[in-house]
Amino acid sequence: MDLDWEKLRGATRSQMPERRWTHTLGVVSEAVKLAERFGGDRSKAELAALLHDYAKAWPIERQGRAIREHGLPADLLEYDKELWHAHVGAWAVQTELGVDDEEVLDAIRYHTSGRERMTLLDKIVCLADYIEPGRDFPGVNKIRELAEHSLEEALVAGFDSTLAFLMQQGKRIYPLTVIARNGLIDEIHIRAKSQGQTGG
Ligand code: DGI
Ligand code: FE
Ligand code: FE
Repeated sequence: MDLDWEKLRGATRSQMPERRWTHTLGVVSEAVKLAERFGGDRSKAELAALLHDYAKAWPIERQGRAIREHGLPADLLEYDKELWHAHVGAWAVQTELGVDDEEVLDAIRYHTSGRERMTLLDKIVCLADYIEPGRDFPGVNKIRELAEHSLEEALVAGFDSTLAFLMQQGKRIYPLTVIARNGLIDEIHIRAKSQGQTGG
């Protein structure tokens, strides 16, 4: 796909207020760093990060309508509205901007909830969203430290902070986040075992 980065930047910038754009640029810079550190595709990481919150600032009625009218997962409607923008954003950048890279669309689609068997690109975008330079929440520095050596350990810590927050607020938990966390823990254990066997 031939990308007009200036057009994509302008279109994304125009969807959101200044502070969300600043966050977006932070996620782009963090995603590029993570891609370089962990061997991901730099330009896909940059594209998915740029577009990840495309629909975040849309009025919630517009997000709900997109879910209902365009066959996006209807179960989202039963959970926190903060989850909606990820699926709506993936649909919007595909239909409005012509983004057709399925890996990039999936990384946008699952950047909030995570999913079973997260790809390297999914992990990079989801983690960059947690640790971009503008983020400040309890535990963020620990997640930044873990991100120096393990995408999976850092992401588990990220999901833990979100789950603790949701529980504290008495909110429902989207089951895919629990499934994503279980998958990451399995990956961590499998890697520890194989490193134990090779002594490395
Ligand atoms: O869009 P951002 O604010 O940059 O970040 P995000 O897309 O990760 O959204 C995070 C919000 O989603 C956070 O306030 C918690 C909320 N949320 C609500 N229910 C769930 C959830 N996040 C996850 N991972 N799982 C949920 O079930
Ligand atoms: Fe988001
Ligand atoms: Fe974000």
